[in-house]
Amino acid sequence: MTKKNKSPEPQPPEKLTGIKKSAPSSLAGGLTAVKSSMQHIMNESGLVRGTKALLKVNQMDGFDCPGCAWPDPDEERSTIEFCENGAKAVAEETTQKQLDSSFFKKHSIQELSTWSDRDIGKSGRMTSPMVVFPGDTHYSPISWGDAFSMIGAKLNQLEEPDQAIFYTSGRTSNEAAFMYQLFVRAFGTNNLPDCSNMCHESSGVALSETVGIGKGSVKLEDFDLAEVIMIVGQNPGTNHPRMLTALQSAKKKGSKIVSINPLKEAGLLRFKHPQSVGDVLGSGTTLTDLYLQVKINGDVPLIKAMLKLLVDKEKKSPGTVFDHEFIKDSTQGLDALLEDLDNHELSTLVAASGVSMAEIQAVVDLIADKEKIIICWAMGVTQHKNAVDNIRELVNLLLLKGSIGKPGAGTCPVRGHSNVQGDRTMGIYEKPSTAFLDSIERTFDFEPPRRHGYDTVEAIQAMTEGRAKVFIAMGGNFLSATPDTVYTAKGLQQCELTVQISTKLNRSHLIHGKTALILPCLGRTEQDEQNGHLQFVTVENSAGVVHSSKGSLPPVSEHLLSEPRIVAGMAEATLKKLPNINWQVWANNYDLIRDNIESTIPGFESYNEKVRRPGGFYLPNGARERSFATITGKANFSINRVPEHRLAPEDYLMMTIRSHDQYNTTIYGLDDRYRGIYNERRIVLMNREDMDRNQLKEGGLVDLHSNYDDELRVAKGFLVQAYDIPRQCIATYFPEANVLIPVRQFADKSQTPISKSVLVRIVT
Ligand SMILES: Nc1nc2c(c(=O)[nH]1)N[C@H]1C(S)=C(S)[C@@H](COP(=O)(O)OP(=O)(O)OC[C@H]3O[C@@H](n4cnc5c(=O)[nH]c(N)nc54)[C@H](O)[C@@H]3O)O[C@H]1N2
Ligand SMILES: Nc1nc2c(c(=O)[nH]1)N[C@H]1C(S)=C(S)[C@@H](COP(=O)(O)OP(=O)(O)OC[C@H]3O[C@@H](n4cnc5c(=O)[nH]c(N)nc54)[C@H](O)[C@@H]3O)O[C@H]1N2
Ligand SMILES: [Mo]
Repeated sequence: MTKKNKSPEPQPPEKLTGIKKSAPSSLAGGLTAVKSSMQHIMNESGLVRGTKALLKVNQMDGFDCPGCAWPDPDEERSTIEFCENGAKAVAEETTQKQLDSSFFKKHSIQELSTWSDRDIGKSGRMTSPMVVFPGDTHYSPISWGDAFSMIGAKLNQLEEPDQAIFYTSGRTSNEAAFMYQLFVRAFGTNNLPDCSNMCHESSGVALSETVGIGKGSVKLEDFDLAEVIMIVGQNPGTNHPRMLTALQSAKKKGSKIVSINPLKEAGLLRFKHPQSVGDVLGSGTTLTDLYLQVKINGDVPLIKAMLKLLVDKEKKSPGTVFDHEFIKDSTQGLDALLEDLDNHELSTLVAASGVSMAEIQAVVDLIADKEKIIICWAMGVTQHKNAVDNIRELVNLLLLKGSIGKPGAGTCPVRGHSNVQGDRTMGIYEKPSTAFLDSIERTFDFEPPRRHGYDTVEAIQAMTEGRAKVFIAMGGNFLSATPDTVYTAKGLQQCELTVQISTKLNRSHLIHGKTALILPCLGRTEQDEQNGHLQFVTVENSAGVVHSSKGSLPPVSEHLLSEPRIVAGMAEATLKKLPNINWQVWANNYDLIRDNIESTIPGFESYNEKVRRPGGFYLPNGARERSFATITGKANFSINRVPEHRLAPEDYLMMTIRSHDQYNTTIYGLDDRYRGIYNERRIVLMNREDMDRNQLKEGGLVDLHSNYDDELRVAKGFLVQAYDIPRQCIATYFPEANVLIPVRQFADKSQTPISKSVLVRIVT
């Protein structure tokens, strides 16, 4: 092999593909969605393999859709329980293209890094373990045995276990996640960062403080019972399309929907169910009744204004707005909240929200006499400096109305990755509770480490500063998903060993440690046969339902191992024997892993039996029962500051969002159909008046600069696109703009990077 000359590119190429436009859509679903799903399936998986897979998505005896964590109906399911974007996720995994060693022989790592993210992802499924040694320019094949020995040897050479980092993305099954965290803790560290750190961590922190459980409280059936559903900072038409079915059904039963979002997202406006003939022929269902186009990060002032107006109404007709009985019996802190609200000027709050007084008043009039309110939220709320406050403020509203712990009401943080919630339940967490560690100690008879580990931003810093030397990733695309791409790249490249357990090739394989391994694993859709028996795995959805997932397609290659088998291989090669754990025996029969989960984690009694029931079972959820496991033993009102953004005329707040054709860092295509943007991802959505003010033309080429901590960060080559977005707010796509997000700017308490409010300047 030749010597390295150029280093690989950490960012997607700055090349433009050429923007094509249409008017943004005001309707989601319909036949176009069906057409789009089928196109992706035909191109990647082929008709037979693709259809076979699709008919098993989210069925009782099928596999859990790798798309999102939206819950499935408990009782009746239709034969089609997937959406357009679920179909794209399935197509991506079931592709017939395979990456064998000849591919890696042909293309150097440096060359691959100049490809677009889409082309890297579309190259096919990984089929056998690959390695790069120091100085190599290409990946070459390695046997599974040698790969595991290398990992074991390197981990055991470290001065201390905390020099290794073990990341998890949220697609990993409960079984693999439980084994993985056990291996990591037996090795001696809690360095278990995960994608949740960048996602709903803020929800976990805020909900634990206020209602005593870091998960949502509503079930799918609650949507049909709700009087009002508020959807804050979420784009379900693209990211949780099956949620639109629940919203449509709720609307038909009389619910009202309030959307709070800087953008008028098509999926929140109107929906045609693609599988309903009546819908497809008709005009569909209007979803949102009141749409508040809040400024980026204007949610706290907005909700505070609503709270103030509700207080006024309650004062005028006492007992008609607040749920006094619930407040008295089950909450704490109302007086302090009321006092704080008095200190805020209504007009200042309204101005900071960017929404008109009349629109806010309309929402207040709608909810004042309602008791059953659900609030849904996602990344528009969780990825700001004050993200935890954002969520606590939403909880204040629910608590005043007694809208939690009863049918048709409650909290609904809509999770992203299909098992991100389950992975946390299994102990993928850098700050495990004492109770959890005690339970590990009791069950497995070893002392797990007690000191907290690194979360995602701490892990990046530890690698870059040389405190961490081995990085292992159970799925995901750490380089492209994290902030500060160039800084993160440096950290990964300084590691002595990086290991990626993956289904598909991504940029994290190309920006690697001195020695690097890719370990290819089975995907959700594939049959998982161990020791002659077909296995199933289990996952937990956004509503806390644990259920089975069983792949049905033959694996793309005979060399793939399952995630539990890969953990077993790493553990066996690394750890001296632990008397109570036989890793390979567990990997032979997943029932044994589940028996051990049952012995360790509350709520999993009779796991193997209950998870075999159609639809699975609900985990216990205190908030749902109005039993609030907080420090005070009650649900807590909270006082939240209004964030201040003193924007100079040339400053903008930038949110980095998902297009319709991507799954996080996996780029399915170059279109963002609902927003009317085609064939280009390097775009910046701007208010027309801001463009005029800056003499920027539609399609004009600009660079984006951010300046934090005395460091200039530059993202080059974006096309300006006029869009209906509040003044001084702009939007770009993730991951192209991640290079602008500083690693040291994150949410207070949850340390989630500020991906939705980055201060930037537009430079021509
Ligand atoms: N097809 C598809 N499905 C997915 C994913 C995917 O990439 N593709 N990703 C999965 C994952 S991991 C996750 S976490 C979820 C993400 O699901 P979402 O949270 O829906 O994803 P984002 O594109 O980040 O959208 C954020 C939304 O918040 C709005 N927003 C931004 N800033 C603010 C703000 O300050 N206030 C308010 N009120 N709104 C704001 C944006 O306009 C946008 O509509 O989706 C999951 N499902
Ligand atoms: N700027 C900005 N940054 C963000 C966000 C944002 O909104 N803006 N969102 C953040 C959020 S919410 C999240 S969740 C993170 C996502 O961060 P990650 O979860 O790390 O990223 P993904 O892009 O979902 O990971 C995709 C890769 O996972 C691998 N994969 C897919 N299926 C499987 C499987 O079954 N097993 C294994 N082992 N591997 C598999 C494939 O190799 C694929 O390339 O990104 C975060 N980063
Ligand atoms: Mo996420």
